[in-house]
Amino acid sequence: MTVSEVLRTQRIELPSWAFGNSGTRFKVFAQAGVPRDPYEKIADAAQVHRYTGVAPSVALHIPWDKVADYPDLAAAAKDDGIELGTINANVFQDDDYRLGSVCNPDPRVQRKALDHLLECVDVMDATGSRDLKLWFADGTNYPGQDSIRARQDRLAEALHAVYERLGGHQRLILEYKLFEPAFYATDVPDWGTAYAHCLRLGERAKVCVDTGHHAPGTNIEFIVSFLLRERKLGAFDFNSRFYADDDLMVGAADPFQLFRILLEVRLGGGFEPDAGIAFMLDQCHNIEPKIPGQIRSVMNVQEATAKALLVDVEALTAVQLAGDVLGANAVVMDAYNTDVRPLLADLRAEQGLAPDPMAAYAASGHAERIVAERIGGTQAGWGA
Ligand code: AOS
Ligand code: ZN
Ligand code: ZN
Repeated sequence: MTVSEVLRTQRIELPSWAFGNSGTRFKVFAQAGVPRDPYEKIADAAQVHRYTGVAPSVALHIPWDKVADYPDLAAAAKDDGIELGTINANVFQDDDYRLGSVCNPDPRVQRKALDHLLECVDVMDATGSRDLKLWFADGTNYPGQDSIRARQDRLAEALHAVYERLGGHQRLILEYKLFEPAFYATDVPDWGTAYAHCLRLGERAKVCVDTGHHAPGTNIEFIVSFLLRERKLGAFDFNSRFYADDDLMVGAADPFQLFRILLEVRLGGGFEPDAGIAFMLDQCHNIEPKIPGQIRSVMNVQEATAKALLVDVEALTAVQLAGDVLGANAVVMDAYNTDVRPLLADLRAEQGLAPDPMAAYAASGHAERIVAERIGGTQAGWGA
C-alpha cells in the first residue's frame, strides 16, 4: 500500500476513560465540562474523529461505562459518526480484589472475577465488539505471600473459561505490565508471559503492547517485531512515559521510539488491512484539556506513522545486505527527520477536513459549549 493509502485507512481507537476526570493517587483535578455519563464520553470521542477523521471508534470500560441498554449506546455512537470498540474489563477496583482477582487464593473471589469477565463478553455480544481486553492488577507484594505457580494455574484456568465463551469472531487481548499495583511479583508482568498464555489458548488470543508497561530501556520495537512475526500482536495501548506507567500523550516523551515501533509494524505487515492490529490510545489527561489532548495524540500517531512509511525499505534492505551500517542508519534517520506535517495537512484537505485539527477544534466553540452545558461531571476512573 502507498503512504497515503495507509494514512487514509489507519484507524486509532480512543479510550472512553480519557474524557473523564483523572489524576494521580494524590489528587484528581476536576475539569469543567467533562462527560457526566457514557453517552457524553462517546459524544466527546466523536469530536476527536470529527477533526482527525481517523478515530472512528471508542473503547469502553466496564463497569465505568455500564448502561442499561448497550444497543442504544451503540446507536448513539452511530448517530455521532463513530462506533463502540474494545471492551475493557475491570477486575481491580473492588475491595474483594485486595489479593488479586482471577489469581486470588479465595475461590469465591476467583469466581466473582471470572463472572465479570464473562459478563463483559455478554456486553460485547450486545455492542458488536470484536475485542475483549484484559489487564490484571493481580500479583503479590511480598516474597512468600502466595504461590507464584498456583497463581499461574488460576490465571490459565480463568483465561481458558473466557476464551471458550467467545464467539467465533471475537478475540481475547491480554495485556501485560511490569509492576503496579503489585510490587513484588505481577502475574502477567511481561510479553513473554502474555504470549505463552495466548499460545495455549489459541488463534484468537493475542497480546496487547501498552507502551508504558516496560522497564526503562526495554526495546519495545523488538517485542513488536517478534509478536508480529508470530501473529500474536493483537493491539497497542499507546501512551508515553518518562518514568513508569505515566499514561501521558503518545509521542510526547519519545517520538523517536514511537517511530521505531511503527516502523516495525510496517515491516511486519501490521498496517495491512487483514493484520487485525487494534491501534488504541490508553491515556489520561490529568492537567491538559481532554478532547484536544486526544486530538494531539491521534496526530502524533499519524505523524510517526507517516515517517515510518517514508522509510525507503528497498534502499534499506540493499544497504543492510551490503553490511553498510551507517548507510542503513541514514535511510532510517532520513525518514524520521522529514517534516510530515504538510503531507498530513494535504491529506486532510483532500478528505474535506481542516488541515490543522487542533486549531479547528479550538475555533469550533465546542469546548466552551460543553462547559456551559455540563455541570457536575463524574470521575471517570482511569488506568492504573
Ligand atoms: C493498566 O495499567 C492498563 O494500562 C489497562 O489498559 C487499563 O485497563 C486501562 O488503563 C484502564 O484502566
Ligand atoms: Zn493499557
Ligand atoms: Zn497502564
